[in-house]
Amino acid sequence: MSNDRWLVVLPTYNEADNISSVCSAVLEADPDLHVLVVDDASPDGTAEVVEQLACDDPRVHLMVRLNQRGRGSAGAAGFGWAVHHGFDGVVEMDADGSHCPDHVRDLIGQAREGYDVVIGSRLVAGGADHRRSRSRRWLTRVSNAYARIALGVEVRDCNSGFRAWTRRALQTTDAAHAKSVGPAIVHELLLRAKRSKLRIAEVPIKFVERERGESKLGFFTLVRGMLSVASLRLSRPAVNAAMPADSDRSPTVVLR
Ligand SMILES: Nc1nc2c(ncn2[C@@H]2O[C@H](COP(=O)(O)OP(=O)(O)O)[C@@H](O)[C@H]2O)c(=O)[nH]1
Ligand SMILES: [Mg+2]
Repeated sequence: MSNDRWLVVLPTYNEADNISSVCSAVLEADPDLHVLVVDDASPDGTAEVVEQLACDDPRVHLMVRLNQRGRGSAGAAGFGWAVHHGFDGVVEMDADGSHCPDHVRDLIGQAREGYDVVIGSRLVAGGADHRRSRSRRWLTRVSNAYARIALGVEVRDCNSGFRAWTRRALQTTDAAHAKSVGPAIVHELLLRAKRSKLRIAEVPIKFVERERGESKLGFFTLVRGMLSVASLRLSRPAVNAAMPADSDRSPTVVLR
């Protein structure tokens, strides 16, 4: 038994068809977990679905960002919210069904064993990438090899957006103030974690193809993200200090 409080952060853009089942599965996985959905005013009504879920369960929270778009900055906003609200750790994961909620406990379990950052990995023994597209699986392997070398880390799955962060790790890396707006945040924060000498672990996950809705990660976003990896290594280390409370850069509505 552990008394620490963990928050699962789910960034969403047009996930109205997925968000209910993902939220329910996360909440069922562990009765002590809370969920924060960070939605960028999705036109498909994702926030309205979550509002209803929040009415039925006090463990569901919703942040709607009115003037911002980005998987990365949405996650960062969730990190800031978690620290501000006193959570002991955060699991960030996709809300499209690709990241299986059953793995949340594995990630938190490793963090409780003493790791600061725990990465859900497709590329360690026991992990798997069940996407149908061979080209996407191939791209994952190649881009990971590149990211590993460019960042100088030993992590196998540098691209994974399924990660657990202890409160200490969030504060040490100042994760709420990551610069990357898009998916490149995974590399930026990994580098910050490495530079801060945090203990990083990987646990195997089975990554599955989303069944409903569409990927928002276009080819050019992917290429831009990969190009930014090399420049990250050359960047100056972020100065780490105690994290300021709320870090929002634009109007945000926190409904619950
Ligand atoms: N808040 C927010 N979430 C996003 C944005 N883009 C993608 N997401 C969410 O990030 C997760 C992964 O996005 P997805 O499009 O499936 O990317 P892929 O899995 O790499 O193809 C999903 O939960 C998306 O809804 C965005 O601009 N803002
Ligand atoms: Mg996806």
